[in-house]
Amino acid sequence: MGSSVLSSADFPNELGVRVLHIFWALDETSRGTVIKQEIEDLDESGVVFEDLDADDNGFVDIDEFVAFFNVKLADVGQEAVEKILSNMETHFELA
Ligand SMILES: [Ca+2]
Repeated sequence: MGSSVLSSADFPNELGVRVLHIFWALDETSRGTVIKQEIEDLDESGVVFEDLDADDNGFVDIDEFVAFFNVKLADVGQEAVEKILSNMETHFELA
């Protein structure tokens, strides 16, 4: 932890909390990063590792994860993002 990544003004607070919880669920080993293997079985949610790993270093950190959803939010709107989050939450039984 330690980075304040949820500062974007246009990221709705409630969504930000959900994104964080999903990231923690993905990060099974609590390294603060997610590897491809941890995200592979989420393909049905429409989120692919290559899109998340913005700097292409083989790991997705929380900044990249939040940034991804920020971009999505601007791209497809809140309703579509909530759908993706719901899928992931169902997968991790967070919902
Ligand atoms: Ca990365």
